[in-house]
Amino acid sequence: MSVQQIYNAVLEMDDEQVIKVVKAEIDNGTDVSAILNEGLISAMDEIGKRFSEGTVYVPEMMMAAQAMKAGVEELKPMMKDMETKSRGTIVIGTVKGDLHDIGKNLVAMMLESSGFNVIDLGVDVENDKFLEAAKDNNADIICMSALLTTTMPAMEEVIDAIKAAGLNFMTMIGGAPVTQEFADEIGATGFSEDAPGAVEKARKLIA
Ligand code: B12
Repeated sequence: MSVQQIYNAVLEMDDEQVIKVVKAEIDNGTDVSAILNEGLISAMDEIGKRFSEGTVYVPEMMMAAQAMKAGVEELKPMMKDMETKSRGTIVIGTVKGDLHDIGKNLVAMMLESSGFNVIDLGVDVENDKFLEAAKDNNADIICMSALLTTTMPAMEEVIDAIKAAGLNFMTMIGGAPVTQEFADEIGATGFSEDAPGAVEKARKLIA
């Protein structure tokens, strides 16, 4: 067993194999951060690259993210000591009135697997809840997803509420109808049209 096999198992989208090889590596005494970074995260980075190139599509990306998540679950008990190494804290949710969560979950999973501390508020999230959660968790970025043109305005309301309260949380928005233009218009700090791009953007914003 080796970290390379973990990497391969994620690329093969094989949850059971991921769990098996992660457990074997833990038993072998392999460093948890090597399993995470060289095995699980680098495989997801590769999937992200393939997605951007158009050689992998959403279903495969979700299955790979699921396989990776299964591996992360095995590591979680050992990851407590690593929390200080988190790349930053992100509060994420689908805005009020909107129940679409497939893309949001994908973004959350990829952020989590890339080392961010992610607080997922779910769907139909009231504006105040984003602010409260960000304050309670001392978040760096509030991420909002919207799939309906009728729910997009909630993103602007949250951004306005952040400003009105004199807070300086960064914001990142996305979802099928959302564009860079819209993000600029409402004053969002960041935008990405897909999950790998969201990870890249979050890394840049927090760096
Ligand atoms: C699946 C789906 C549903 C499912 C949702 C299941 C679920 N658990 O999410 C169900 C059946 C419940 C549903 C319901 C409705 N839906 Co619907 N739905 C879709 C559909 C087919 C796919 C959406 C999806 O999951 N895509 C796959 C994911 C991976 O893509 P994504 O969400 O865009 O996410 C990616 C990026 O956008 C980005 N991203 C997403 N979020 C974020 C956040 C951040 C911060 C960042 C940086 C990036 C980012 O990264 C993701 C991964 O790469 C779309 C059509 C479409 N092609 O978009 C319609 C669609 C969004 N739905 C639509 C409609 C109208 C509805 C309903 C109103 C239908 C009805 N009359 O009841 C209801 C609304 C319910 C509600 N209140 O929300 C319309 C919206 C039209 C519009 N312009 O507003 C669409 C476009 C269909 C259409 N062509 O008419 N829907």
